[in-house]
Amino acid sequence: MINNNVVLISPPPVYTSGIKASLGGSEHLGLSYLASALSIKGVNVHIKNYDEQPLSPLNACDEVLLLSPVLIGISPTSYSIDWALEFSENIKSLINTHIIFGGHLATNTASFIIENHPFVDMICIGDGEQIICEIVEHLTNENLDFSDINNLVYKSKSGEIHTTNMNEKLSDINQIEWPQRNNIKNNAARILTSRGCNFSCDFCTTPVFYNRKVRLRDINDVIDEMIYLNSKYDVRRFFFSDDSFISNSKDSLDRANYFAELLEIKLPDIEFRCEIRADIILDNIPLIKRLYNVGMKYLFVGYESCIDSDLKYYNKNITSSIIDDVPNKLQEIGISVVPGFIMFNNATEIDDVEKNLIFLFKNDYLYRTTFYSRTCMGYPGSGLFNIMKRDNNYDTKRSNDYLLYPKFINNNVRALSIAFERVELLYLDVDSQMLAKVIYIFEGYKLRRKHIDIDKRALYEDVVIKYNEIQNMHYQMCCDAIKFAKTSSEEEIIESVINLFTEKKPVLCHLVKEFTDSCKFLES
Ligand code: B12
Ligand code: SF4
Repeated sequence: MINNNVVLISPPPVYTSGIKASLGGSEHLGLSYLASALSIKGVNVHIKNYDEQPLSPLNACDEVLLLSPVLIGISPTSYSIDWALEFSENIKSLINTHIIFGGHLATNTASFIIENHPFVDMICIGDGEQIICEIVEHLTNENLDFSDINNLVYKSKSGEIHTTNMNEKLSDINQIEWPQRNNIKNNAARILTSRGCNFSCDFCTTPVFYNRKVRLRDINDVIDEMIYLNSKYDVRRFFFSDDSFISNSKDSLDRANYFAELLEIKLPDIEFRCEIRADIILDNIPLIKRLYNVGMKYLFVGYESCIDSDLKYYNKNITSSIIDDVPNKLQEIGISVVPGFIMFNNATEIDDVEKNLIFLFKNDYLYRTTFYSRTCMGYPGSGLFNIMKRDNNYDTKRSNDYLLYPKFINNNVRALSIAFERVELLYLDVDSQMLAKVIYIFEGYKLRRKHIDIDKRALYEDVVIKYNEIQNMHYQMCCDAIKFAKTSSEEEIIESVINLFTEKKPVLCHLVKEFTDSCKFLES
């Protein structure tokens, strides 16, 4: 019998940090789409999500070996590329297989990866559904000449590197099968209604990956997929992974209105979260309310900063006045927000950290470290990566070929950003507990049920006190950290901030436990 086993891998990041703590979970839709395309062709596919259940590269090799795959496909990010390379080198020394990388990072560093790592055989550029099927077909026919497959960088048997015809035309996403689902948990699923985004934020790799083009799925088909997920897996919460759920184009707004109309009739009892830009929210409040009424109880909003110079540096094309207005507007409607926030970039001064901190605090977003600990990185393919490389303006000590750290103007701010990065890891467990409780239960009550569940008013007041204590504690720790940053040397800042957060953690854990326990009363 012909071996057509394929293993698809979502590798774990080097350090399991808060980057995993997402309400939508770590389902990798890209790999689920590939699995679906392959399965239809009769290929035996296994997805190994080591991002969700981390294994060392060596232990993962032991697992994958048992499947004797003819092809192993890996989707690395800047944080998981080291794992992916170590795994690939090991597995290639043990069995005769082929290795292909794909996704944003691999696409944007294709030549570099293939030239420097002999054990990586191919890189898929862009969408992978058709390409991976063609590769498996070649392999099962023992045809190692891949020159007729578009959008591929590959190594021939003799080791020569070839780049095939780069077909700029993006695939028609209405012809692509729904992603294969075999890992649905907690009645929640990720889903996509589009690919691409027509904005150009400079920290983001989407503009170059999709060439600033947006492909929209037929909304009737999206609703059908949702109905299928709801009836087969009892999915009641949907997480739209679209880069930008709506844009300002008439087509996109009409489509969102039609989506709301269909949901109301066909799936009236679900909830969903998506990502919408702050400016688009403000320009379309009636539509946002309509989407709220049909289930959009949550939003991810990439505020990034409340400072104009930062927003300009990120090429966000938004002003701070918009960023200031949005939190209240969404609270008034009843929508809970997970804020996307970048605290540090190369030009950040201590004053900027203070301003951003106050923005987070006054809008009730200061309940976990994740929102205030992030630094603006240069991801290959992004505008910032190119600028940082061009100007040789990155921290050479910390950067590598797949990730650039900023070269800070102010070294004390650099130290603070390093300290906060470690603090995020230190607080991972307690931060994860907070997110779901705040968004689903606390804000669920505060924003959406306060007027209905009047009998729980006294309990709620108690939960508010606990929530405020947690926020105040984060705020106070940050203020102390800032004080260190103003008065100490770089090494002292890192050490003092980490010590401070380490010492305070038991107290915060205790408060969080009290808060999460009290939330149970609001939930019931
Ligand atoms: C949803 C999402 C998440 C989710 C789920 C992760 C996931 N893997 O799906 C969560 C919240 C967990 C997450 C976390 C992070 N994410 Co994220 N995430 C996304 C987002 C918005 C959508 C992913 C998606 O579903 N895309 C749609 C599917 C269909 O496309 P796809 O995954 O790219 O797959 C297609 C092709 O790329 C290709 N392909 C992909 N892999 C492979 C592999 C093979 C073998 C082949 C042949 C083809 C192939 O074929 C697929 C089908 O066409 C993307 C942006 C984007 N537009 O993709 C960012 C993105 C992937 N994330 C990014 C980042 C930076 C992060 C975090 C570091 C964020 C942070 N600071 O905390 C972490 C890192 C996690 C990690 N393990 O390393 C960056 C990665 C950049 C980079 N250089 O690494 C992206 C590209 C955002 C951006 N535009 O800059 N993320
Ligand atoms: S950050 Fe969001 S809005 Fe900006 S380019 Fe990326 S996907 Fe588009």
